[in-house]
Amino acid sequence: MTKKRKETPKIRAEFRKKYDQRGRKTDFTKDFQADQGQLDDVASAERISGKGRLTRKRTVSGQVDETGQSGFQIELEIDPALCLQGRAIRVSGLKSVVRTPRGDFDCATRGLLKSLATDLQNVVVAGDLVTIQPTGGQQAVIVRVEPRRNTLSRTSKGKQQIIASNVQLSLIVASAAQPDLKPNLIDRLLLSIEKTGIQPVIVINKIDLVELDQLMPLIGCWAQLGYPVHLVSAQTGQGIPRLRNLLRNRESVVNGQSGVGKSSLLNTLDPGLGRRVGEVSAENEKGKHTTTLAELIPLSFGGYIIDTPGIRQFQLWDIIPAEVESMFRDIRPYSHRCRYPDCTHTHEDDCAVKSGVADGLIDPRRYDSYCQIRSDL
Ligand SMILES: Nc1nc2c(ncn2[C@@H]2O[C@H](COP(=O)(O)OP(=O)(O)O)[C@@H](O)[C@H]2O)c(=O)[nH]1
Ligand SMILES: [Mg+2]
Ligand SMILES: [Zn+2]
Repeated sequence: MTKKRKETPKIRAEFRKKYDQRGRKTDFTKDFQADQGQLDDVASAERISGKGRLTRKRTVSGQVDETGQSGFQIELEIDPALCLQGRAIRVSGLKSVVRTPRGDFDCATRGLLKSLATDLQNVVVAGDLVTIQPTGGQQAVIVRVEPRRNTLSRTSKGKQQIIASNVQLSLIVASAAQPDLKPNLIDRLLLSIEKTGIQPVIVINKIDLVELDQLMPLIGCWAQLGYPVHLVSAQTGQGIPRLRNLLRNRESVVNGQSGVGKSSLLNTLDPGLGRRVGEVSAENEKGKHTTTLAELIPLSFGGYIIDTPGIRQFQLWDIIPAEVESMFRDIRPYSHRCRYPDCTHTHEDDCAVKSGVADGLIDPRRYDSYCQIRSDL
Protein backbone atom coordinates (compact mmCIF):
# COMPACT_ATOMS: atom_id res chain seq x y z
CA MET A 1 0.00 0.00 0.00
CA THR A 2 1.33 3.42 -0.83
CA LYS A 3 1.60 5.90 1.95
CA LYS A 4 -0.68 8.84 1.66
CA ARG A 5 1.05 12.13 1.94
CA LYS A 6 -0.40 15.49 2.62
CA GLU A 7 1.17 18.83 2.00
CA THR A 8 2.09 20.94 4.99
CA PRO A 9 2.50 24.67 5.00
CA LYS A 10 5.83 26.12 4.02
CA ILE A 11 8.27 26.33 6.87
CA ARG A 12 10.66 29.18 7.37
CA ALA A 13 14.04 27.65 7.95
CA GLU A 14 17.11 29.48 9.05
CA PHE A 15 20.47 28.56 7.71
CA ARG A 16 23.92 29.46 8.73
CA LYS A 17 26.04 31.63 6.53
CA LYS A 18 27.23 29.72 3.50
CA TYR A 19 30.88 29.52 4.43
CA ASP A 20 30.53 29.11 8.16
CA GLN A 21 32.82 26.13 8.58
CA ARG A 22 32.20 25.80 12.28
CA GLY A 23 28.51 25.38 11.67
CA ARG A 24 29.04 22.73 9.10
CA LYS A 25 31.28 20.65 11.27
CA THR A 26 29.14 20.79 14.37
CA ASP A 27 25.68 20.43 12.98
CA PHE A 28 24.36 18.48 10.11
CA THR A 29 27.59 17.02 8.80
CA LYS A 30 27.32 14.32 11.43
CA ASP A 31 23.65 13.69 10.86
CA PHE A 32 24.21 13.65 7.16
CA GLN A 33 26.70 10.85 7.39
CA ALA A 34 24.68 8.89 9.90
CA ASP A 35 21.57 8.96 7.78
CA GLN A 36 22.84 7.41 4.59
CA GLY A 37 23.14 10.88 3.18
CA GLN A 38 19.45 11.24 2.58
CA LEU A 39 18.58 14.81 2.00
CA ASP A 40 15.14 14.44 3.44
CA ASP A 41 16.62 13.71 6.84
CA VAL A 42 19.12 16.47 6.61
CA ALA A 43 16.60 19.03 5.64
CA SER A 44 14.50 18.97 8.78
CA ALA A 45 14.76 22.55 9.79
CA GLU A 46 15.86 22.24 13.41
CA ARG A 47 18.93 20.28 12.65
CA ILE A 48 20.13 22.56 9.96
CA SER A 49 19.64 25.72 11.88
CA GLY A 50 22.16 26.34 14.59
CA LYS A 51 22.34 28.63 17.54
CA GLY A 52 25.08 30.72 16.04
CA ARG A 53 24.99 33.52 13.53
CA LEU A 54 22.09 33.31 11.17
CA THR A 55 22.52 35.14 7.99
CA ARG A 56 20.01 33.82 5.52
CA LYS A 57 16.47 32.61 5.52
CA ARG A 58 15.17 30.11 3.08
CA THR A 59 11.81 28.56 2.53
CA VAL A 60 11.69 24.84 2.91
CA SER A 61 8.52 23.03 2.01
CA GLY A 62 7.96 19.66 3.52
CA GLN A 63 5.62 16.75 3.54
CA VAL A 64 4.38 14.76 6.47
CA ASP A 65 2.97 11.31 5.98
CA GLU A 66 0.25 9.67 8.02
CA THR A 67 2.65 8.09 10.46
CA GLY A 68 3.71 11.58 11.43
CA GLN A 69 7.23 11.05 10.13
CA SER A 70 8.57 13.98 8.29
CA GLY A 71 9.90 13.55 4.81
CA PHE A 72 11.26 16.99 4.22
CA GLN A 73 12.71 17.96 0.93
CA ILE A 74 14.86 20.89 0.20
CA GLU A 75 12.88 22.80 -2.33
CA LEU A 76 14.24 26.21 -2.96
CA GLU A 77 12.54 28.67 -5.21
CA ILE A 78 12.30 26.21 -8.05
CA ASP A 79 10.40 27.33 -11.09
CA PRO A 80 8.87 24.09 -12.40
CA ALA A 81 8.37 25.60 -15.84
CA LEU A 82 12.12 26.00 -16.25
CA CYS A 83 13.18 22.70 -14.73
CA LEU A 84 13.86 19.23 -16.06
CA GLN A 85 13.98 15.84 -14.40
CA GLY A 86 16.96 13.64 -15.06
CA ARG A 87 19.44 11.21 -13.69
CA ALA A 88 23.04 11.87 -12.71
CA ILE A 89 25.09 9.46 -14.76
CA ARG A 90 28.55 10.73 -13.84
CA VAL A 91 29.70 12.77 -10.88
CA SER A 92 33.16 14.22 -10.31
CA GLY A 93 33.32 16.39 -7.27
CA LEU A 94 30.66 19.04 -7.70
CA LYS A 95 30.30 18.58 -11.45
CA SER A 96 27.76 16.12 -12.77
CA VAL A 97 26.49 14.92 -16.09
CA VAL A 98 22.73 14.56 -15.98
CA ARG A 99 20.80 12.63 -18.60
CA THR A 100 17.36 14.03 -19.46
CA PRO A 101 14.82 13.60 -22.24
CA ARG A 102 16.47 16.71 -23.76
CA GLY A 103 19.93 15.19 -23.80
CA ASP A 104 22.86 15.28 -21.40
CA PHE A 105 23.55 18.40 -19.35
CA ASP A 106 26.76 19.48 -17.65
CA CYS A 107 25.65 20.49 -14.22
CA ALA A 108 26.91 22.39 -11.25
CA THR A 109 25.28 21.93 -7.89
CA ARG A 110 23.26 24.73 -6.42
CA GLY A 111 24.83 26.64 -3.56
CA LEU A 112 22.75 25.45 -0.67
CA LEU A 113 22.90 21.81 -1.72
CA LYS A 114 26.64 22.22 -2.14
CA SER A 115 27.00 23.41 1.43
CA LEU A 116 25.78 19.99 2.56
CA ALA A 117 28.76 18.27 0.98
CA THR A 118 31.58 17.06 3.18
CA ASP A 119 34.98 15.62 2.47
CA LEU A 120 33.47 12.20 2.09
CA GLN A 121 29.92 12.69 0.99
CA ASN A 122 28.89 14.11 -2.30
CA VAL A 123 25.51 15.75 -2.34
CA VAL A 124 24.93 14.20 -5.73
CA VAL A 125 26.06 10.67 -6.59
CA ALA A 126 25.75 8.67 -9.80
CA GLY A 127 22.26 7.25 -10.08
CA ASP A 128 20.54 10.11 -8.28
CA LEU A 129 17.28 11.35 -9.70
CA VAL A 130 17.59 15.09 -9.84
CA THR A 131 15.82 18.25 -10.94
CA ILE A 132 17.93 20.62 -12.98
CA GLN A 133 17.47 24.17 -14.10
CA PRO A 134 19.08 24.85 -17.48
CA THR A 135 21.27 27.94 -17.62
CA GLY A 136 21.87 28.03 -21.37
CA GLY A 137 22.90 25.44 -23.92
CA GLN A 138 23.49 22.06 -22.31
CA GLN A 139 24.52 23.66 -19.02
CA ALA A 140 22.38 23.50 -15.91
CA VAL A 141 22.29 23.66 -12.15
CA ILE A 142 21.06 20.82 -9.97
CA VAL A 143 18.39 22.28 -7.71
CA ARG A 144 16.96 19.19 -6.12
CA VAL A 145 17.93 15.59 -5.37
CA GLU A 146 15.22 12.99 -4.84
CA PRO A 147 15.44 10.69 -1.82
CA ARG A 148 17.48 7.60 -2.67
CA ARG A 149 15.83 4.20 -2.87
CA ASN A 150 19.07 2.56 -1.90
CA THR A 151 22.77 3.25 -1.90
CA LEU A 152 25.99 1.52 -2.73
CA SER A 153 28.81 2.41 -0.38
CA ARG A 154 32.38 1.76 0.43
CA THR A 155 34.50 2.51 3.43
CA SER A 156 36.97 5.29 3.01
CA LYS A 157 39.06 6.79 5.82
CA GLY A 158 37.04 4.66 8.23
CA LYS A 159 33.75 6.15 7.11
CA GLN A 160 31.00 4.98 4.88
CA GLN A 161 31.00 6.75 1.55
CA ILE A 162 28.12 6.58 -0.86
CA ILE A 163 29.25 5.94 -4.41
CA ALA A 164 25.99 5.31 -6.26
CA SER A 165 22.26 5.30 -5.66
CA ASN A 166 19.09 3.74 -6.94
CA VAL A 167 20.82 0.54 -7.99
CA GLN A 168 18.48 -2.35 -8.66
CA LEU A 169 20.73 -5.33 -9.30
CA SER A 170 24.14 -6.38 -8.14
CA LEU A 171 25.71 -9.00 -10.36
CA ILE A 172 28.17 -11.20 -8.58
CA VAL A 173 30.24 -12.59 -11.42
CA ALA A 174 32.32 -15.71 -10.88
CA SER A 175 33.82 -18.22 -13.27
CA ALA A 176 33.20 -21.95 -13.31
CA ALA A 177 36.91 -22.44 -14.03
CA GLN A 178 40.04 -20.40 -14.82
CA PRO A 179 40.03 -19.06 -12.15
CA ASP A 180 38.32 -21.80 -10.10
CA LEU A 181 34.92 -21.16 -8.63
CA LYS A 182 35.26 -19.78 -5.09
CA PRO A 183 31.91 -20.32 -3.36
CA ASN A 184 33.02 -18.67 -0.13
CA LEU A 185 33.89 -15.51 -2.01
CA ILE A 186 30.42 -15.52 -3.52
CA ASP A 187 28.92 -15.86 -0.03
CA ARG A 188 31.02 -12.93 1.09
CA LEU A 189 29.82 -10.76 -1.76
CA LEU A 190 26.23 -11.82 -1.09
CA LEU A 191 26.66 -10.69 2.49
CA SER A 192 28.01 -7.30 1.52
CA ILE A 193 24.90 -6.70 -0.56
CA GLU A 194 22.40 -8.04 1.97
CA LYS A 195 22.16 -4.75 3.87
CA THR A 196 21.83 -2.48 0.88
CA GLY A 197 18.41 -3.53 -0.36
CA ILE A 198 19.89 -4.24 -3.79
CA GLN A 199 18.89 -7.54 -5.40
CA PRO A 200 21.93 -9.82 -5.74
CA VAL A 201 22.24 -12.07 -8.78
CA ILE A 202 24.90 -14.76 -9.03
CA VAL A 203 26.35 -15.09 -12.53
CA ILE A 204 28.65 -18.02 -13.19
CA ASN A 205 30.57 -17.47 -16.40
CA LYS A 206 32.80 -19.77 -18.49
CA ILE A 207 30.43 -22.73 -18.22
CA ASP A 208 31.87 -23.89 -21.54
CA LEU A 209 34.87 -25.08 -19.53
CA VAL A 210 33.10 -27.49 -17.15
CA GLU A 211 30.50 -30.25 -16.88
CA LEU A 212 27.40 -28.58 -15.51
CA ASP A 213 26.60 -31.53 -13.23
CA GLN A 214 29.49 -30.51 -11.00
CA LEU A 215 27.93 -27.14 -10.31
CA MET A 216 24.42 -28.29 -9.52
CA PRO A 217 24.68 -28.92 -5.75
CA LEU A 218 26.19 -25.48 -5.19
CA ILE A 219 23.67 -23.73 -7.38
CA GLY A 220 20.82 -25.60 -5.71
CA CYS A 221 21.95 -24.33 -2.34
CA TRP A 222 21.95 -20.66 -3.38
CA ALA A 223 18.73 -20.98 -5.33
CA GLN A 224 17.04 -22.45 -2.26
CA LEU A 225 18.07 -19.38 -0.30
CA GLY A 226 16.38 -17.18 -2.87
CA TYR A 227 19.46 -16.02 -4.75
CA PRO A 228 18.96 -16.18 -8.53
CA VAL A 229 21.78 -17.97 -10.35
CA HIS A 230 22.61 -17.49 -14.03
CA LEU A 231 24.89 -19.93 -15.81
CA VAL A 232 26.49 -18.25 -18.80
CA SER A 233 29.35 -18.29 -21.24
CA ALA A 234 30.56 -15.04 -22.74
CA GLN A 235 32.37 -17.18 -25.29
CA THR A 236 29.53 -19.40 -26.57
CA GLY A 237 26.66 -17.06 -25.72
CA GLN A 238 24.92 -19.64 -23.54
CA GLY A 239 22.57 -18.04 -21.02
CA ILE A 240 23.15 -14.55 -22.44
CA PRO A 241 19.61 -13.78 -23.69
CA ARG A 242 18.13 -14.58 -20.29
CA LEU A 243 20.69 -12.40 -18.53
CA ARG A 244 20.07 -9.59 -21.02
CA ASN A 245 16.37 -9.73 -20.22
CA LEU A 246 17.15 -9.40 -16.56
CA LEU A 247 19.35 -6.33 -17.09
CA ARG A 248 16.98 -4.62 -19.49
CA ASN A 249 15.74 -1.27 -18.15
CA ARG A 250 17.42 -1.78 -14.81
CA GLU A 251 20.51 -0.32 -13.19
CA SER A 252 23.06 -2.98 -12.37
CA VAL A 253 26.41 -2.97 -10.71
CA VAL A 254 28.94 -5.65 -11.66
CA ASN A 255 31.15 -7.20 -9.07
CA GLY A 256 33.66 -10.03 -9.03
CA GLN A 257 37.29 -11.02 -9.11
CA SER A 258 39.56 -10.05 -11.94
CA GLY A 259 39.74 -12.58 -14.77
CA VAL A 260 36.30 -14.13 -14.33
CA GLY A 261 35.13 -12.50 -17.56
CA LYS A 262 33.22 -9.37 -16.53
CA SER A 263 34.40 -7.33 -19.49
CA SER A 264 33.83 -10.22 -21.91
CA LEU A 265 30.35 -10.71 -20.52
CA LEU A 266 29.42 -7.06 -20.96
CA ASN A 267 30.69 -7.14 -24.55
CA THR A 268 28.64 -10.23 -25.35
CA LEU A 269 25.56 -8.70 -23.72
CA ASP A 270 26.00 -5.42 -25.57
CA PRO A 271 28.74 -5.37 -28.25
CA GLY A 272 28.57 -1.59 -28.40
CA LEU A 273 30.17 -1.34 -24.97
CA GLY A 274 33.60 -2.27 -26.32
CA ARG A 275 35.14 -3.19 -22.98
CA ARG A 276 38.75 -4.24 -23.05
CA VAL A 277 39.17 -7.94 -22.37
CA GLY A 278 42.09 -9.52 -20.56
CA GLU A 279 43.13 -6.32 -18.95
CA VAL A 280 43.38 -5.44 -15.34
CA SER A 281 40.91 -2.64 -15.06
CA ALA A 282 41.71 0.92 -14.19
CA GLU A 283 40.91 0.31 -10.53
CA ASN A 284 44.22 -1.49 -10.08
CA GLU A 285 46.39 0.88 -12.05
CA LYS A 286 48.81 2.44 -9.66
CA GLY A 287 49.16 6.17 -9.76
CA LYS A 288 46.00 6.71 -11.68
CA HIS A 289 43.86 9.10 -9.76
CA THR A 290 40.23 9.38 -10.56
CA THR A 291 37.63 11.51 -8.86
CA THR A 292 34.77 9.72 -10.58
CA LEU A 293 33.50 7.22 -8.04
CA ALA A 294 30.89 5.67 -10.23
CA GLU A 295 29.49 6.07 -13.69
CA LEU A 296 26.28 4.86 -15.28
CA ILE A 297 26.95 3.29 -18.67
CA PRO A 298 23.84 3.12 -20.85
CA LEU A 299 22.96 -0.25 -22.36
CA SER A 300 21.74 -0.25 -25.96
CA PHE A 301 18.75 -2.41 -24.97
CA GLY A 302 17.78 -0.18 -22.05
CA GLY A 303 19.12 0.25 -18.55
CA TYR A 304 22.55 1.01 -17.17
CA ILE A 305 25.64 -0.77 -15.98
CA ILE A 306 27.29 0.99 -13.09
CA ASP A 307 31.01 1.18 -13.40
CA THR A 308 33.05 1.93 -10.30
CA PRO A 309 36.52 2.83 -11.56
CA GLY A 310 37.87 3.85 -8.19
CA ILE A 311 36.74 0.84 -6.26
CA ARG A 312 38.66 -2.37 -5.98
CA GLN A 313 35.96 -4.51 -4.49
CA PHE A 314 33.05 -4.02 -2.20
CA GLN A 315 34.12 -4.67 1.30
CA LEU A 316 32.16 -5.86 4.25
CA TRP A 317 31.78 -2.37 5.55
CA ASP A 318 29.66 -1.66 8.48
CA ILE A 319 29.12 -5.27 9.53
CA ILE A 320 29.95 -6.33 13.06
CA PRO A 321 30.78 -9.99 13.79
CA ALA A 322 27.54 -10.56 15.74
CA GLU A 323 25.55 -9.47 12.69
CA VAL A 324 26.98 -12.07 10.35
CA GLU A 325 24.67 -14.85 11.55
CA SER A 326 21.57 -12.77 10.85
CA MET A 327 22.76 -12.09 7.32
CA PHE A 328 23.18 -15.77 6.53
CA ARG A 329 19.63 -16.61 5.54
CA ASP A 330 20.16 -20.32 6.30
CA ILE A 331 21.84 -19.85 9.68
CA ARG A 332 19.54 -17.14 11.00
CA PRO A 333 16.60 -19.48 11.86
CA TYR A 334 18.81 -21.54 14.21
CA SER A 335 20.95 -18.84 15.75
CA HIS A 336 18.63 -18.04 18.65
CA ARG A 337 18.16 -21.60 19.85
CA CYS A 338 21.62 -22.03 21.28
CA ARG A 339 22.33 -22.48 24.98
CA TYR A 340 24.28 -19.22 25.24
CA PRO A 341 22.56 -16.10 23.98
CA ASP A 342 25.86 -14.71 22.73
CA CYS A 343 26.83 -17.97 21.05
CA THR A 344 29.18 -17.41 18.12
CA HIS A 345 28.36 -20.89 16.76
CA THR A 346 32.03 -21.74 16.50
CA HIS A 347 33.30 -23.43 19.68
CA GLU A 348 30.35 -23.43 22.11
CA ASP A 349 28.46 -26.45 23.48
CA ASP A 350 24.76 -26.91 22.85
CA CYS A 351 24.88 -24.85 19.69
CA ALA A 352 21.78 -25.13 17.50
CA VAL A 353 23.70 -24.02 14.43
CA LYS A 354 26.34 -26.73 14.80
CA SER A 355 23.57 -29.27 15.46
CA GLY A 356 21.87 -28.05 12.32
CA VAL A 357 25.02 -28.73 10.33
CA ALA A 358 25.41 -32.17 11.91
CA ASP A 359 21.77 -33.02 11.12
CA GLY A 360 22.12 -31.96 7.52
CA LEU A 361 19.82 -28.94 7.90
CA ILE A 362 22.54 -26.41 7.17
CA ASP A 363 24.93 -26.85 4.27
CA PRO A 364 28.41 -27.55 5.72
CA ARG A 365 30.03 -25.39 3.06
CA ARG A 366 27.86 -22.41 4.00
CA TYR A 367 28.74 -22.98 7.67
CA ASP A 368 32.41 -23.01 6.73
CA SER A 369 31.87 -19.75 4.87
CA TYR A 370 30.17 -18.28 7.96
CA CYS A 371 33.14 -19.22 10.18
CA GLN A 372 35.63 -17.75 7.73
CA ILE A 373 33.81 -14.45 7.35
CA ARG A 374 33.32 -14.13 11.09
CA SER A 375 36.95 -14.73 11.85
CA ASP A 376 38.02 -12.26 9.16
CA LEU A 377 35.99 -9.48 10.71
N1 LIG B 1 36.48 -20.13 -21.96
C1 LIG B 1 36.00 -18.94 -21.68
N2 LIG B 1 36.83 -17.90 -21.48
C2 LIG B 1 36.31 -16.69 -21.18
C3 LIG B 1 34.91 -16.49 -21.07
N3 LIG B 1 34.69 -15.20 -20.73
C4 LIG B 1 35.90 -14.62 -20.65
N4 LIG B 1 36.90 -15.50 -20.92
C5 LIG B 1 38.34 -15.21 -20.90
O1 LIG B 1 38.73 -14.87 -19.58
C6 LIG B 1 39.76 -13.92 -19.59
C7 LIG B 1 39.42 -12.72 -18.71
O2 LIG B 1 38.30 -12.05 -19.27
P1 LIG B 1 37.92 -10.55 -18.89
O3 LIG B 1 36.62 -10.27 -19.57
O4 LIG B 1 39.04 -9.62 -19.17
O5 LIG B 1 37.69 -10.68 -17.32
P2 LIG B 1 37.50 -9.52 -16.21
O6 LIG B 1 38.83 -9.28 -15.59
O7 LIG B 1 36.54 -10.09 -15.21
O8 LIG B 1 36.95 -8.33 -16.91
C8 LIG B 1 39.98 -13.53 -21.06
O9 LIG B 1 41.10 -14.24 -21.53
C9 LIG B 1 38.71 -14.00 -21.74
O10 LIG B 1 38.92 -14.35 -23.08
C10 LIG B 1 34.04 -17.62 -21.31
O11 LIG B 1 32.81 -17.57 -21.22
N5 LIG B 1 34.64 -18.82 -21.58
MG1 LIG C 1 37.69 -6.38 -17.03
ZN1 LIG D 1 25.34 -21.41 18.45
